[in-house]
Amino acid sequence: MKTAFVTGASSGIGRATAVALAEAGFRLVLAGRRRERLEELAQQLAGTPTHLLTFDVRDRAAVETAVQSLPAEFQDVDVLINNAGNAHGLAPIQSGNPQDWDDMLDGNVKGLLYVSKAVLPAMTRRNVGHIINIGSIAGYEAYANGNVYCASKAAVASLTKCMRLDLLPHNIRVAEVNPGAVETEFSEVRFKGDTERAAKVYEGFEPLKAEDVADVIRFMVTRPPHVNVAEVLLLPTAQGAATTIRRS
Ligand code: NDP
Ligand code: 8X3
Repeated sequence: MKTAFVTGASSGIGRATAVALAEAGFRLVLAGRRRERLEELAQQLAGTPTHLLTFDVRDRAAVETAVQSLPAEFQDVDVLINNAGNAHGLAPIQSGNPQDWDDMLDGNVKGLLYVSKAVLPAMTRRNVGHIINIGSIAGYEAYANGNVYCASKAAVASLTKCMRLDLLPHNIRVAEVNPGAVETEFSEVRFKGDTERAAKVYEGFEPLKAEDVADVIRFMVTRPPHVNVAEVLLLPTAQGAATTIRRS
């Protein structure tokens, strides 16, 4: 049985990915800050061996301690899904909140690095591994007020390509999934709990579901070992570009 490590498994894309990988026969390490959400998910996945890790990806020491605490049967991670992350705020650069900037750069970029660094020895030691970073259409495009979120996802795109090169000698696949609009808690977090404003983001068209992204991830991790689906841009049919959406 292979082991998959999913960050941000307490909600949205990460949660749906955990369900999909359980169906595909993986043993799962599920990470997030909200312990009760992870416990509820583990209960739903009864029959799949799961291990829960509660840490903030921005806290390097906490990441290292958590990964080092893995029981023996969960240590040989085969698949890492670097999914944890969020947007915080949507404001012009001149009125942006530096705390939001820190949260996005520390979570989306440095958090991905910390988790990768902690998990990689299990892969490089065995010359086996598959890392999927969750980027965004925001990494391809600049859109008004997206500034630091777009930059954080552009950094994920660049890191993905560089990690693929660096890890080539170790036979480790590194790939990126870049979704467009997916209806999750993403906009609620971006708008700091303003559910009305969050709902408007998805009004008048059919956004992706977290399960749509999870389907693609399941496809990628079940390809034969010589196949790396290196980059995917996954959009709702109604979305032409980051802020170009056909609404009814
Ligand atoms: P959700 O808000 O539903 O999920 C975000 C997940 O990330 C949660 O499980 C949250 O867990 C975890 N997380 C966030 N910050 C931290 C942190 N500092 N430490 C540990 N865990 C953290 O949003 P999505 O599922 O939509 O987002 C998942 C990924 O997909 C993100 O990287 C996002 O940027 C990306 N994405 C989303 C799109 C969308 O339209 N929804 C489109 C393109 C990309 P907890 O709060 O329990 O810690
Ligand atoms: C989330 C999608 O368009 O809000 O990454 O940036 S978008």
